Amino acid sequence: MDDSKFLEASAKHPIVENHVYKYGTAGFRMKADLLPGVSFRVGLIAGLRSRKLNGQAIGVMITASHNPAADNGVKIVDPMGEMLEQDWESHATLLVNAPTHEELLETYKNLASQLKIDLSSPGRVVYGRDTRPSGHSLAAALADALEATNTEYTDFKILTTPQLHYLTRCVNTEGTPKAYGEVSEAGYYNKLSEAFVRALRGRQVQGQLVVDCANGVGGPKLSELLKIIPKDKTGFNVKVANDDVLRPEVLNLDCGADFVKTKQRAPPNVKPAADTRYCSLDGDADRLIYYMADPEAGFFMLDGDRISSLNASFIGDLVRSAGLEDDIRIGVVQTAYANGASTTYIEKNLQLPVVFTPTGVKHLHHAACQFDIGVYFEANGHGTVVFSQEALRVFREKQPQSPAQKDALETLAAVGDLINQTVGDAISDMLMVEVILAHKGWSLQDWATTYTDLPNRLVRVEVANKDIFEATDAERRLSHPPGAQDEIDQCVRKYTTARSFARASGTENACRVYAEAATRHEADELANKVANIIKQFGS
Ligand code: G16
Repeated sequence: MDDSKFLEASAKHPIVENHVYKYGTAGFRMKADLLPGVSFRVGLIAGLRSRKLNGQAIGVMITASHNPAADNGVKIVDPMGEMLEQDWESHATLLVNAPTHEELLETYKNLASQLKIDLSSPGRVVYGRDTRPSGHSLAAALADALEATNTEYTDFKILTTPQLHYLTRCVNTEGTPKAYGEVSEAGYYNKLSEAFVRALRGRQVQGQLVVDCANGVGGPKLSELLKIIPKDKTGFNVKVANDDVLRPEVLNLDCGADFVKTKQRAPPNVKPAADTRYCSLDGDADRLIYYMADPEAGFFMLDGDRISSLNASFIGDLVRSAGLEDDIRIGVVQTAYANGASTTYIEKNLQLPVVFTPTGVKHLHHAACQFDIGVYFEANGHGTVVFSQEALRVFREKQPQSPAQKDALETLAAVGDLINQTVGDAISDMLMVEVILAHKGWSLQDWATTYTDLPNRLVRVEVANKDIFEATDAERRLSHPPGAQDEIDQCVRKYTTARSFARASGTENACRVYAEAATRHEADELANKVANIIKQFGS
């Protein structure tokens, strides 16, 4: 390796002095002007990781997803499209925080020797970015690191986050028995469209679906997909809303999945009408929330917990119809934000086990992979279904004993292709929801009656330093600062059936408070009381 080339490139992308960078829930995420040096250094770590894994391609996505337009972020994707292995998060944090260019070079070499990485072996990185204007220069900083370390790379330019995950897996499995798909954006659309038609099995999607794309990358990408989905065969009738990617400032502004979930209302410019389905994606199209205008309740939201239980119920039925209930273990993964009513429904009605992990799809994905079929969704709409290689093989190879078994096996195989198994993918999840509703002949009202949510409230609390808040027990309790959890406990005890927790966000400079109680009023009151405790301890 050429040290002077390394130092010269690094000097072009300094990090901001005295700022402590941390690999959070979804990589490094902050105001975009703090990030060029980080992006350069992420290029270094991605190259190292690729070399450690015998030259398999590592993905890098430049996005701040649901965050405001002024933010951006950089995160690393492992070869099969999963999130970066956790041990490497600390290597990334170490490298990114090296104070000078010389110390960066030294840390880079030390990491290579500690991890037994041959720096002259081939490395490969693929990357993409969302529509944020800052993405372009962050991608250039990343490319400079890859050039300086002789790492081969492909810039896939503007993509949704799940498309980058898909492409990373495709690159690494191309030409093998585990080939995941064609290595191109068009390959992604073809795979989804073909699997959508196959999974519908001749059924027609009823009515119209309005998709709010958060004025993010999901808008143009969904429009591309819609061009090739055959309307005559599927009946799929979609109206794309909030797809303005030319005015950066409107990204995630008063629209998108995060807005709908936290405000518990439709975007102001989307006025839900009866008999129409609505859904919102977030800024990089990895979260999905459905909603409708209910004749009695008014606005009604079907969030990640509902999408999870809908998937689990449908797939559970198919597995039984295929005669595989004794061979295939299905499980559901949730976080502390899951509505208690959804957990009870999955455990009691669907008779499926539920496992809890901390927030972050990286944790849920890992837990879901412990099952033959793992269904994981965060309440915020981020999630997917993962199938083991063995489960997929059985769907293809089991000899059906009846037409019903044949139908179930073929549907399961189609569903395995339709669902993006690398990471939560709003567009693929949306197609899956539409398939399930078409199979069940359900409207959103029918779906909504499966269980009744416990009233809940999610509040964002700005504090001086969110990092003093440390959580434990799958983030359901605070271990630090001392005394904070005791106060929360005292507060919760005043209500008959209630729970509440607080944790530091890993993507925003804030804490989040969640409360659930017997009535809407109590949930709001409890959330506000706990938010005040957090404000006091955080001031
Ligand atoms: C990211 C993660 C999600 C997480 C969300 C909020 O989503 O991928 O798993 O739920 O952040 O995390 P936190 O509460 O720690 O801020 P996205 O859509 O922003 O990439």
